[in-house]
Amino acid sequence: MINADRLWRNIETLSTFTDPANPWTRRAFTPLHQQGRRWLEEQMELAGLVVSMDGAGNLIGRRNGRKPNLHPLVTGSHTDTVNAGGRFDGILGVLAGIEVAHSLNEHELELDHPLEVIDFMSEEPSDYGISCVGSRAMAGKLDAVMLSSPDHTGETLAQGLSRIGAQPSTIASAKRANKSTAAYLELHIEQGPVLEQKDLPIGVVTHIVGGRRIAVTILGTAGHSGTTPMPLRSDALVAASLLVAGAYRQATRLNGSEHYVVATVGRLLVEPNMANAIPGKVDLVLEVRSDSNSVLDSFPEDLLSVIAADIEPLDVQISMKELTRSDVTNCSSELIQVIDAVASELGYGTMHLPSGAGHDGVYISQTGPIGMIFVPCLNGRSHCPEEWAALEAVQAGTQVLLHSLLKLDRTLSQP
Ligand code: HGY
Ligand code: MN
Ligand code: MN
Repeated sequence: MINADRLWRNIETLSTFTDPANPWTRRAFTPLHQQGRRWLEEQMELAGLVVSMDGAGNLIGRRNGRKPNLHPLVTGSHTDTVNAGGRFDGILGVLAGIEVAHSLNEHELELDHPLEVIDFMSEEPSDYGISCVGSRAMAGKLDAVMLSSPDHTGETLAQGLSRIGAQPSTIASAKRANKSTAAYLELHIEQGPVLEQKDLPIGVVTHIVGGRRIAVTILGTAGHSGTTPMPLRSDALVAASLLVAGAYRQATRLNGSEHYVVATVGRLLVEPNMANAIPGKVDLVLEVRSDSNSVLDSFPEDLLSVIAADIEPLDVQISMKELTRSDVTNCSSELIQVIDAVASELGYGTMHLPSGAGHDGVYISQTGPIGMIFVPCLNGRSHCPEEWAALEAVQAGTQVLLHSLLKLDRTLSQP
């Protein structure tokens, strides 16, 4: 029922809105992201969707249903990328939603529920340090501290939102009440190796692991690298390296049959960052993810106590500030059953699996039941230019999305 060629052409076209020297990069709040959104608005309108933007910068395409008093069925994802990211993470979910709207029109199918296709604002960690900006606002969890978070130029998230045409002063109006979403269903690449290894076309997500991002600042003493004797140094980067290696070891030790635990330091800035100067300051972001909220609660604090003896002689000051925290989020068992049934009816093999990646559904779950459909990606890789999904996978996932929404429309509107 879907037009896979049209969908594939749209994926290819959206990927052209990238930094040509650093594919594929379309960071939120940048002119490239804005240009991509102008194109996206046109695609939404071509699919018969009425387009609007809420106070948090979410781009919303809406299709009315026969029963306007019903809460909407919502699908979508994000079109912002990480630096040097891929062409499918998030992008597939938004464009598949637009393809669903086209298919409904072309087959003259009316839904009882309104349908919304949403491109959420800044799902990836923004330069202000905050991720899931738009969906967090919909859950009423984009607070004043987050809105005042600065990027490296000093611009705050609120100023960034104003710059892209959102209205931070009306952020509260973006909040959606609990039970105001009939169902949220997102199509996404798995971003891991499991479906490919098992040669399965469809993954049905059971839960999204929780995550914590902590900004860590380490203050030592800058100095001349040639004249400062080793015992007199207070080298911030040596301390940072102990923390990075310690996080790796601690997560490796904790990860296992009982819990899923991963920890990463993917962002680290050194000052003065000169070959002949002792690093006086390091800013880094420690990220830990787990299906255990108690591991999330204690990981950074446990890490500091484990490395304390090795850090002590370095005479540095370490401070930590929590940037974001999301708890483990369960997908709706009803939506899981619908996706299972639809995939089986369409002849696609499935498996249930957790999502190690975070998604906007974590926040949209505050407004209604959520479900996620995964499709395999090449070598399980994502957040890198090698990220890739086959046309067959894109087609299968979008078919399952379309028919799952049709089934939900029927079952949820029955009294
Ligand atoms: O970081 C994540 O898990 C998601 O890809 N933004
Ligand atoms: Mn991502
Ligand atoms: Mn994503």
